Amino acid sequence: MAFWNRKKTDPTPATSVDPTQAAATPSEAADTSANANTAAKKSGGWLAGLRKTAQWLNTDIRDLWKSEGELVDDDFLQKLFAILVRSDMGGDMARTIRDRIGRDYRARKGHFEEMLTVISEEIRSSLEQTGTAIKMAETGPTVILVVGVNGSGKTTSIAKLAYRFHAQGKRVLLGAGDTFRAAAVEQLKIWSDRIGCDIVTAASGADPASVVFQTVAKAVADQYDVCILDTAGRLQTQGHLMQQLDKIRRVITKHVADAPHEVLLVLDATAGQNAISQAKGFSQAAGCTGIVLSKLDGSAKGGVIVPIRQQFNLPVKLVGLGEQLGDMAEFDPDSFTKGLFGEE
Ligand SMILES: Nc1nc2c(ncn2[C@@H]2O[C@H](COP(=O)(O)OP(=O)(O)O)[C@@H](O)[C@H]2O)c(=O)[nH]1
Ligand SMILES: [Mg+2]
Repeated sequence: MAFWNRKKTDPTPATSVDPTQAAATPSEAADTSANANTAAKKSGGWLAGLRKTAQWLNTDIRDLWKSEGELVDDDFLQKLFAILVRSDMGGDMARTIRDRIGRDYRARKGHFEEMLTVISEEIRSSLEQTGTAIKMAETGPTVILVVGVNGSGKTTSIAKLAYRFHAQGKRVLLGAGDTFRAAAVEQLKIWSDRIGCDIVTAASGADPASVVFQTVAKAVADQYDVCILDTAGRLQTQGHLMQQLDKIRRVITKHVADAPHEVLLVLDATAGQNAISQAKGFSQAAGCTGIVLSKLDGSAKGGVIVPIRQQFNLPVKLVGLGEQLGDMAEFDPDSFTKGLFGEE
């Protein structure tokens, strides 16, 4: 078991910073305004990710309507559904919109603009959510467990979260609980060096529950503000993995009775339905409290957030917008819907 305690007074060696990671310089890590600027700039990138979905609304859907309005009958509703169901917003949303338009407009002539309002209302209400802020402990360290399939962006999201807390002046301790892959431990160690926060690691192959145990114990004993725990995304079997997550939760609760305060499920916005189904296993086994939707920058079809909200019934707390430390933003359903419909 090894601890890396970086005392506040220790200078962070500038040489440890990868020159390709310009946004991750230690001086920027300490500068909250730079952090906020990056996030603001990036939310533009996130809205840009909606372009394909927005375009689709304005072409395929618009084409269904004649300028003088279109009679809403079974034939029309079928055509509308066929287009809606092909979008990245998913079958449930397609059905909801078709049924609402059928209910409100059947046997009448409906105009494109009216329909667009209906579509926007339905999307907005499907995304409505409460409790998007990260829940913090009232006393003692806030413990955040991060779960998700391999490659979804767990380790990167942990680094971004740690960077945010660190920039707020909080003392952050990371726990490298993905001991299944040696590279995963090393990856988190590199991020912790770059951010200037502490980390608990063990050799690869060690029992992840014991790493978690050590990390949370240290967070309590040394009065850290936040403790973020990485986990494996894959083991020999799915059953093993779920058992392990269960054990990890029990170990955490032994130290801090009301912890973990958050169990964040990291989902890759560019992944297909298969990855989403896999992630459902995590959400059930780990008792997830919120979603981090990573790689929204790489997904031209930002509409995927709609089926994700519907299928998981968990708030999307944060979105990942790139590979750098500052590339994370809070998810705001309102600006999302506005971005989709080109409203200001
Ligand atoms: N473009 C982009 N890439 C990301 C984002 N989050 C993670 N990645 C990349 O996705 C890959 C897998 O991420 P990693 O954090 O190692 O996933 P893990 O296996 O779940 O821990 C890495 O190459 C990351 O740089 C994001 O928000 N945007
Ligand atoms: Mg990882």
